[in-house]
This record gives sequence, C-alpha cells and structure tokens, in this order.
Amino acid sequence: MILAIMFFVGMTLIMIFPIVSEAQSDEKTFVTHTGAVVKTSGEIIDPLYVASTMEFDPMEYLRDFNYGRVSELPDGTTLREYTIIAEDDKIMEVSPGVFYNVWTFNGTVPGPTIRATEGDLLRIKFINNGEKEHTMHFHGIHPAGMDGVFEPVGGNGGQFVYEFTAGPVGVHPYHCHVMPLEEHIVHGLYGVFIVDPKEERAPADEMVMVLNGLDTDFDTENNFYAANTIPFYYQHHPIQINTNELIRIYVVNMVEFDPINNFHLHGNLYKYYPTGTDLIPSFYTDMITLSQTERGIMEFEYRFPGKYLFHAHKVEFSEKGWVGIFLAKDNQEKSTQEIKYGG
Ligand SMILES: [Cu+2]
Repeated sequence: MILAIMFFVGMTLIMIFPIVSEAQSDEKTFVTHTGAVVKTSGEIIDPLYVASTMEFDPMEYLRDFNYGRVSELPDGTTLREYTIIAEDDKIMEVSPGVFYNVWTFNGTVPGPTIRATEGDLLRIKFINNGEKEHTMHFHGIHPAGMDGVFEPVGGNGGQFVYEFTAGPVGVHPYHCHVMPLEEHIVHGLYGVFIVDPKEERAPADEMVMVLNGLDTDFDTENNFYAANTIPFYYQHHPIQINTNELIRIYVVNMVEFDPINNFHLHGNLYKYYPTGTDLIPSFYTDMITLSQTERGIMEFEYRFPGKYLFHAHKVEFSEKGWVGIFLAKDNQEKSTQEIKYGG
C-alpha cells in the first residue's frame, strides 16, 4: 500500500515538474566548488567556475617576504616596485576532497607578504586579470586616491598603480575593497604588509601567520579555520625552530563571520606588540584576542626542545583546522640563556 502511494506521488511530481532533457546549446563544462564536473549554460545558482587548480605551500609562504624591485631615487629615497595580479577563477583543494574557489593576489591565498622600510616609496602595479572588479586597499597612511576603495579596477586586464610612502611601522593587512566586501575577502583577496623601522628589529627567525576561515558551503559560516589557509597544515608539518633563538611572528586575523579569534602558545609566553607600531611590547602573555584585521607582532624563544602546540583557544576553531606545532630543536650553537620572566 505504502509503495503504491509513493509510486502515485512520484508520478504526480514527474507530471507537475517534468524532467528537462534537452541540453542548452551553449553549454560549457565547469567544475563546482565541490569538485564536481558539470555542464551548464551558467544560468543556475552560483557558484560555478571555470576549472583551474592552484597549489599553495604554507611552509614556503610562512617565511617568504616580497621586498619588491629596489632602486634609489635622485633624492636618496628607496623605491620599491611590486607587481600584483588578481585572479578569481582558481580552484584549490583546501582539505582532502574539499575544493574551494579562491580569488588570489599573485596566485596564492594569502597574497604575497609585501615588505618595506618606513619612508620607502612604494609603487605597486596592480593588474586585475579576474572577471570581477577588484582593488588593493592597504591599511596604513596614504593619500585618499590610493586607498583602493573608490577606484574599482575592471577585470580582464584593468590596471592601477598604487603609490605611497611606507608607514607607519608595523604589520598591516591589505585586501580588496570592492562590494560585496565580505565576498571579496572570504574568497582570499588579502595579504600582509610589513613596514620595518629604519633601525632594524633584533635578528630573528621571522614568520607570517594569517588567521583565516573558509566558508566552503557559502552559508556565511566558516567550515574550516587555519593559520595560512590550509587547515591542520602545521600540525601535520610542524614548523622547525631552534631553542634559544628569537622567533618573531607577524600575525593578522582575516577571519570573517566570527567576530573574535585568538592565538594561544604552549609551553611559553610571548611579548606582544599590537599592530607592531610600538617598539616596546604591550603584553607578556600566552593568549591574545583578535577581531577582524586586528594584528600584531609576537616574539618568543623556547628554552626547552620538543613539540609545542599553538592554536585558537576557541576550541571550535582549533578542531576545524586552526592548530599547529612548533618543533623546537636543541640549538647547539647557542648555550642556554637565562630567561628573564616578564622582561
Ligand atoms: Cu575584489
């Protein structure tokens, strides 16, 4: 009886909603964000994108700084020139079997870490090879026309040259500022901009960590969290450091949707410089809280060799990927130093 009713209902539905069997003449092949290959005219619900895969190595990104092409102006000012290319059609396998449409600056998420010294003149040639309009909006001090908000750069080769003096000292984000802003940021159009003080900071093993989230099912909630895009990457590939060597991390929180992120370090505390603008640390702690685009510089040394976790102490975030390991190896070259607690 039940089967008969199901058959009747099924047949009724087929009559009401006939299956469309005729293919559109202008169909193209696409790969969806879940990796499925489909043929469509494109007139169905977003997101469907042309297939083009992207590789990203978080270990390479970690310590990679782009100082630009350096020259000197007649007045002695250092000129740094960069070329940044935006694209919005790449697919990246962010976790085994999970494919995500990434929008990239120079082919990666995050984009390159742009680095300069305070007072340098920066000339950033921006080329938009995406389909949509994009810009580069830098946090920091610059003229209004260089803010990357009211000058959208058209896709398919549109160009704009951002030129301004690097400042203030610190660690700043840059990101696309085209509306809807949330969409342009969560797909990956952001990166880190470091302005070094003229008098260099102490030598250190320096790294960049962008805390980000991935909304892979487009419901405006993050499905994955990470330090540098790939969930659990530094847990499976621990970051090798030396004991008794200064570690300096430029950390930037780019997580959307969740108002707060944080950074907890095991077996140690770090000096923390909010926004990196002050050369004297504000905190000596193992936990900082970061809102959107909030950032700073962390400095620490490990005294004892071994494995140490670092992760969001918001457990949901760490269980969805924002967790990593420092593998501190015994530094034979440096004798164990006295630790000045609180200093
Ligand atoms: Cu954009």
